[in-house]
Amino acid sequence: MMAHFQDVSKQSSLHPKPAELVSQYGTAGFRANAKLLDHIMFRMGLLAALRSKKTKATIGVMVTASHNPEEDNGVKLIDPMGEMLLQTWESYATQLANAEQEDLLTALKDVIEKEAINMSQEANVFVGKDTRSSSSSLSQAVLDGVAALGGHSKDYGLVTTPQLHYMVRCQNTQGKYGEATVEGYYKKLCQAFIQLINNKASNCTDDQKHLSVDGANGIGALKVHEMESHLKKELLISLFNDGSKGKLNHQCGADFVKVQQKPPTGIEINPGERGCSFDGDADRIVYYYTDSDGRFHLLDGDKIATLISTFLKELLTQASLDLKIAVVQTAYANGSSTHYLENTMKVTVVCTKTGVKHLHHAAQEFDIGVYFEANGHGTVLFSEAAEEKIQQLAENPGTDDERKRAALLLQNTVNVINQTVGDAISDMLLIEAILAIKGMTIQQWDAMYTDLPNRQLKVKVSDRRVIDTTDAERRAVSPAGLQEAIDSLVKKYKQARSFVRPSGTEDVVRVYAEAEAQESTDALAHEVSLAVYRLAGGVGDEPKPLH
Ligand code: 16G
Ligand code: MG
Repeated sequence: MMAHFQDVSKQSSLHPKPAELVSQYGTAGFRANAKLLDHIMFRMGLLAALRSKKTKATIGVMVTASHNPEEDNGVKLIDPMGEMLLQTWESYATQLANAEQEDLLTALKDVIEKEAINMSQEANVFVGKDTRSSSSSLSQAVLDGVAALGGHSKDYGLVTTPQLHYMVRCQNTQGKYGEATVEGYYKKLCQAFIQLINNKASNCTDDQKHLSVDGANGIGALKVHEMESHLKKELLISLFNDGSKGKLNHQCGADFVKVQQKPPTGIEINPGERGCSFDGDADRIVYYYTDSDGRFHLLDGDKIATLISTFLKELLTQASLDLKIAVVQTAYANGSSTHYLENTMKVTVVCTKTGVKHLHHAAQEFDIGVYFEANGHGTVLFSEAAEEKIQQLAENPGTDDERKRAALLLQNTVNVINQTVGDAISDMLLIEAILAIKGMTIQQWDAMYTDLPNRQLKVKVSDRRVIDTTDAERRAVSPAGLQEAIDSLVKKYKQARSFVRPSGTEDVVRVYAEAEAQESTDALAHEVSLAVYRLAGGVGDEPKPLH
């Protein structure tokens, strides 16, 4: 045991922490300029080894900063079932990251003691990275950290974030979830996709099979390209922003498209054709098209959740399966989507705080939990009991034809979905399959409901922690008077809603507003921004009206 700590001391001096730098394991791990991350990567290697010893299972470490600019990087830890790191361990991550060089061993021993970790237990860690130029040396630092505690590691090299989540789950279920290789991932998803597509509405032309994909010049592009041969021409992909010339996430990718509400640069797409954008680590996806008048239409996470839950609900009815389905959203979900889901589709809707881990946990409470953030991150979770019921029905020789068809479709839907985390590739295959099976165009999908105009703004304040929220971030409890101010502003407009929350990834307060018309939405967003600026310690110039 002492020998391990000697190794840690020796190795950590090769990954020194810049003095006084303070970092925090945020909503989705650490994220910063890549130059500030080497010591954090090493230390996350150490922490992953400890987490592995504690859980007696394989742990994942993904090096990526998702949709951030190319100069940034980051790291996320993955728990045994492919989920995000347990929240109580996030504070250990922060403690280790911030320990000054000479205090690192003390910080490490503190975790070992608090968690009563048996240091003679083996450690196994899977490591993956995105395409950033800094990712290679940073993932090496993670591997060094694992090795310094005598752990074993497997370096998957370039993979999407959801692919690494998938590998971890495969490994810890002894292959029950699938084969823990990139090939195994393509085989599992594509086989299920092809089986689903076999049920397509009869007259599917090549045009309908065609999809333009914006790879954000990142890892997703590489992996879509790798997967193509498995698709057997059932999906015809034109890949744009494949990383051969453009810069990662620059003027492209899911975040750009969602925030700017316009198509990415570098994509060619005719009116009415489907396009989709991934983010930099391929765990988010949004769809879009341009109509014959040249108007851009975005189909975000809310539209995706609606399409998928409608499809699942129809199959459950056809299969006469009594399984409880729910859709989990955040406060950012467009009010129209919530209204449609609750009143037209009559499904249970749950609202949680922003951040995938919150949605994921809420979705686990149901037989089938469909969760999506409006920004395009999401997936579907099936309880073990639900999967069993579906399988029994599919395999029961007494099942009549209609029920059997529905059960088989459900089974293949389960297999095409990456249940560990939102996955752009897996979501894309499911959406494409649903559209083909229902013989639905993207315009018809878009017409399920009409989004309320909405606007997001940022306000700079001296300390964003003065804003405290409740009710899944929909109401502010501090500073005093802010919620009352928002309430009276909202009352001025029709179908209006607004909330504010401190960002978990940027030093700003985020403002969201929606209302009947774009003009009133923009006015409301501006007025709420002013209220935040005045009541929560705004810095710099006062927010200006949008028009
Ligand atoms: C992170 C979260 C995302 C969330 C966003 C909110 C994960 C994997 N990612 O990117 O879900 O929407 O943070 O950012 O959990 P904000 O707190 O700055 O608004
Ligand atoms: Mg991402």
